[in-house]
Amino acid sequence: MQTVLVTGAAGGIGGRLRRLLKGIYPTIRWSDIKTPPDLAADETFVQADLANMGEVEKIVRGVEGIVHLGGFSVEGPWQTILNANIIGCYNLFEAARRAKVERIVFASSNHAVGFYPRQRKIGTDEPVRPDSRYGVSKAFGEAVGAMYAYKYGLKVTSIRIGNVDDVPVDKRRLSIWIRPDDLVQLIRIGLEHPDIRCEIFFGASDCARAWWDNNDAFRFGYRPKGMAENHVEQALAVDAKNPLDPVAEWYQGGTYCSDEFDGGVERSPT
Ligand code: 15L
Repeated sequence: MQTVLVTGAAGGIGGRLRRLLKGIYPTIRWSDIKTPPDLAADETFVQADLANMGEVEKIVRGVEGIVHLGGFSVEGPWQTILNANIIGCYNLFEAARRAKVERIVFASSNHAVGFYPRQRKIGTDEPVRPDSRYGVSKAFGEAVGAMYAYKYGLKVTSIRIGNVDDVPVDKRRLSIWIRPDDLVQLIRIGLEHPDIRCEIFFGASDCARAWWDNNDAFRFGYRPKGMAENHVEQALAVDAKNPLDPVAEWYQGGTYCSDEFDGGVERSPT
């Protein structure tokens, strides 16, 4: 893997990856709709709006692998999600196919399955249960990825990212936290492992309270180093000060589930 494009360079995860991927691949092209304010002189950045196919075609040209973080990274109005995450994601995969890109790592999200209750442990073979328009767009991205993998032979890895941070910041994050270097490990598996075809991994570190069975990632050699339980006291102290509502407490997606919620938690399937 010589030349890699990373979209979403100006976002929170993009900013961390700009430090952590340095030196791993000989050429990295960074892209975003806006220029990162702290761009270094030795970083190659190309501005692009993912909703504009012509601009997407320019950024994918000549790369072997793509890490697709770009798009809107939280819940938002439908028009925003539609442009950035639905049209943008389709454009990225389609432009990559035309340019004969070999691999794509897609930043999916835990919110593609946020409406599973916390009392249930899920694997990647369960149907999606998006908890938001944002979650729907991530499920869409996984589906687009599967189509391009099985129809056109792109090697696609979707990582259902939990919460990327140096430490888990509250009780929910004790179950879904991923340390940035562990995310890099998963991204590198997607970009480099010879057996990748169409994979879904959960983007979590070693979380003793995990709601996810991440055996698919472990089979590919993923060995997370971050241990959530090392931070348990600080994380639980945050919830003690700011208790969540019962819907957010019940479901894996937390407040993404309780926002706009009108479903009746007691009737929900487990
Ligand atoms: C996500 O997918 C978001 O991008 C991030 O901002 C957090 O909200 C995270 O999920 C989470 O669930 O904590």
